[in-house]
Amino acid sequence: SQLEEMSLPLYFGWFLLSSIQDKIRCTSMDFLKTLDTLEAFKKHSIDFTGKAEKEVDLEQYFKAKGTLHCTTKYCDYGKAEGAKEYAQKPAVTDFYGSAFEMSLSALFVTPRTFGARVSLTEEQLLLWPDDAEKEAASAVPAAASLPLGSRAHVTLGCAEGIEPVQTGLDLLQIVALQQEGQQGELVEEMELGSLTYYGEGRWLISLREPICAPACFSSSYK
Ligand code: ACK
Repeated sequence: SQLEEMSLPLYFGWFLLSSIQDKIRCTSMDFLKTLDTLEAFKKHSIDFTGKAEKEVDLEQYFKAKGTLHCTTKYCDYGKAEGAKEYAQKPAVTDFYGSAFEMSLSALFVTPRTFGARVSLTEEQLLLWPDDAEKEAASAVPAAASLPLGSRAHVTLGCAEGIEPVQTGLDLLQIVALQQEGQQGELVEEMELGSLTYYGEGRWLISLREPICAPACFSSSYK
């Protein structure tokens, strides 16, 4: 019915509680502050500025994108493929409004986006769409063969003119490189974890202690 179609949200996902959002914002800003002062980063700053040796202030470079969440299914108010089927899945209706503990296992930076990788548990994977990775294959061909949940992330910021959908695609690129056996270049052991460079302005820090983030599985209409 028309009413049912109207009731589909923009997206479903896990919405981080506000106290942990503040903590993540602090930790992630500290990381950006440190990253852009590293010689190794400055050496590759051309990926961000287009000019060799030009300094970049990553805290200014990335614009925050509202409430921190991990998207499960983008529904576009019902216009996205599979939106209605997802909304009707038993796991989705059963867990709607339930609390979860999300594990943020890495932070990553590219010239387009800044995000956190989310490592999903078996239970959390019940809420993950079967085609979330395959759907990205036009942008990231290797994505189709990556494990379920590889795209799970929290967008922390986007460069000027970049839409947040890009964060998950950037993560998939990095995960694809890891799966192909590309180790990247281990740049530095930092207090937060090991910092690796994957080329083309792609940086990832694997957190020594994953951030445990309480979240509510719900949906957003804007
Ligand atoms: O940062 P995100 O995961 O990227 O959270 C926002 C949210 O939906 C609201 O815009 C994500 N999003 C937007 N378009 C898509 C899409 N086509 N596929 C998957 N996620 C999307 C965006």
